Amino acid sequence: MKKLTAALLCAALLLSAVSALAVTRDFGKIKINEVMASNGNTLRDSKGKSCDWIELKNTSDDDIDLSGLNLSDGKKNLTKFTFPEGVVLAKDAYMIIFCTDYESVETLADGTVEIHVPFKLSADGEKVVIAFQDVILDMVRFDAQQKDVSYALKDDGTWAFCNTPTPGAENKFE
Ligand SMILES: [Ca+2]
Ligand SMILES: [Ca+2]
Repeated sequence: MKKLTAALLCAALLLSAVSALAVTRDFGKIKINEVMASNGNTLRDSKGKSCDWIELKNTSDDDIDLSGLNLSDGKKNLTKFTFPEGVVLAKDAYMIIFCTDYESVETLADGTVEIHVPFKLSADGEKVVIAFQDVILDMVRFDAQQKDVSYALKDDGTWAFCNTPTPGAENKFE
């Protein structure tokens, strides 16, 4: 009986180790990848609205549990939005955050999660900041944006305006 208990305990420990490996909270691997502060016809939310949007990318080899990560449009108030429990960004995947005037995290009929955060991005230029508690993990500052032109991260690590926005996909410059 003791042996069985020990075996079960081992199995339980192993399982928790495996799930810990599969989903981490390595927030440093979450990067701001593309930003659009003046969205005309590029992208609509599930209600048909063309909101400002932020694209995040998980650059890690593991799925990342985003709960507790903060997202904001400036350094003064880092906690304008905090990811709730249950939002996971798969490894190497992208996530679109709609910037509006209300907060919602909604699972759509197709199973994707649509997130609205309660701040907008200024087309005159602003910042996007991700932080854990009061530690800034990634930040981008953008200048005035033209309608339907995004600001996107290039392979060489620099940012540039982009005439071919790619919400939810790898950035492309033509
Ligand atoms: Ca703003
Ligand atoms: Ca993109």
